[in-house]
Amino acid sequence: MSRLVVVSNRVAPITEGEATAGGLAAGVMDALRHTGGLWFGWSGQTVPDVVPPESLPPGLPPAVARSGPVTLYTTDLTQRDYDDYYRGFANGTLWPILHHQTGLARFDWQEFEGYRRVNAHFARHLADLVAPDDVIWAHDFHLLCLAGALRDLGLQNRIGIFLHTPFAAPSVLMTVPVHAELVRALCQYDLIGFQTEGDRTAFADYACRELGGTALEGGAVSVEGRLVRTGVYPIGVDVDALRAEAVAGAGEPQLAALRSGLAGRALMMSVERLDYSKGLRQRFAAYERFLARHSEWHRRVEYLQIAPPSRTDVEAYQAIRRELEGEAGRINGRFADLDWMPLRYLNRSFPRRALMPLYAAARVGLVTPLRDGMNLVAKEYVAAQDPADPGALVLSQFAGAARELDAALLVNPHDEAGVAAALARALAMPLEERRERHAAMLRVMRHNSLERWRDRFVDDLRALSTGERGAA
Ligand code: GDG
Repeated sequence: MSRLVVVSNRVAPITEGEATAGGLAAGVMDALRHTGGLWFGWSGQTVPDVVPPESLPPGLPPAVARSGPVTLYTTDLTQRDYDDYYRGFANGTLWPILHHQTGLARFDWQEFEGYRRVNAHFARHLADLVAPDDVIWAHDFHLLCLAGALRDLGLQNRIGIFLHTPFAAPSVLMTVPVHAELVRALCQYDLIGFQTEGDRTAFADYACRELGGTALEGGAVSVEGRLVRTGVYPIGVDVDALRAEAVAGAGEPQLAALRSGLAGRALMMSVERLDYSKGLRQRFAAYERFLARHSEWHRRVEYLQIAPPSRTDVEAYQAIRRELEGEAGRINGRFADLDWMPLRYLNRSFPRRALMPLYAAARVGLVTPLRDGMNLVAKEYVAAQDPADPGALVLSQFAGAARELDAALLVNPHDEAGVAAALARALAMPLEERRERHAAMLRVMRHNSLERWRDRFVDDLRALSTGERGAA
């Protein structure tokens, strides 16, 4: 079988059996172990700009680790690369645009050049590493221009990309001055995977309307003489492993401390990277409204928000952090009493093995992003629950996960009153209803597992024969 080569912005530092890896890293690593293969990405280190990346010495980057049949390769970036590509175009332009936050997006030609430069830099290293028969699987919005850069170097391999984020509506994408160039670059891939049908359609609509493409049978799109396959591959979680982690951690002292602090109060819980797309500001406002409207829940409920800081050197992230700190203090100031703190806002990360038992202890899981490719937290929350007495999930209709988890209480995160009402409903939900909704969600999640996500994408990419690729 042809070898699998995975490329992502970062290479996850995981070893076999390690419980800290997220769903994506674990799924990718499993896929690689299956066939043997290679994972390439940025080391996370920056080096001074003394040597321009164009003149880096040729040859292989160092192999940093080997785990069974998997080899991990990394490359460093210069400070300038990091600023232009990662902090600049990827996180300052693409991320907000893909999440429809045009007001938070900036555009800078130099940063876009840096983005293309780093994609080309990745391509040069990869070209030295791959064999003609290897299949290359790139991940996410950092690498939209990678296939084009590899083609420029003459590589004819099967190359696919899975977009973890949503794809922007054409009218929103077009606010980026280089929108056509980006989508043309994307069309150099043989297969593009999306989380939902809505994302796939947004891409096809753009390609047809703006680039004169034609949508063909089976999700293929013909664009400017190239045939690109597209597909929907909703990412999943390993349900049994997550539930096992939740059970294994049930006796942890940390959990006992939380329980004793709760003193019988119901726990509502959210976890996410501190990111403006996750709807934290709107969620805090909805919780405040819930507290104002439902005094019967005072002292009987506590909302735990875990939000580890992320992308801290991007200004929009510093702003949302400042704002949430103020809001958390204000809400507690308004409602807290000597014996009750309604909101616990923790700006730090927790080890994965601590997270699952927390999910299991929460009567309500609150996942209300403004827009999200999938949202794994929603799936993790459901997986961690005790099926005999599960908690209720309040989920944004704008998370990709809502397409599958329609047995959750679906809300519009912009509707404060609607979210507040859903919180009250979730807290009071009878056992029978909780069980039914949980069983329905679990059924879908077992079907759309992490394994299925990975196998379907890799199988579809492998199945492309040379004859049917490229020219339309
Ligand atoms: C992108 C897309 C898509 C969070 N806090 C802690 C922690 N986490 C873990 C969660 C979950 C992961 O991080 C976050 O995944 P999400 O899916 O919720 O969100 P993004 O980071 O935005 O991921 C998203 C995903 O890619 C996969 O395709 O679903 O839509 O935006 O696994 O549990 N983990 C630990 N401590 C924390 O404090 N250990």
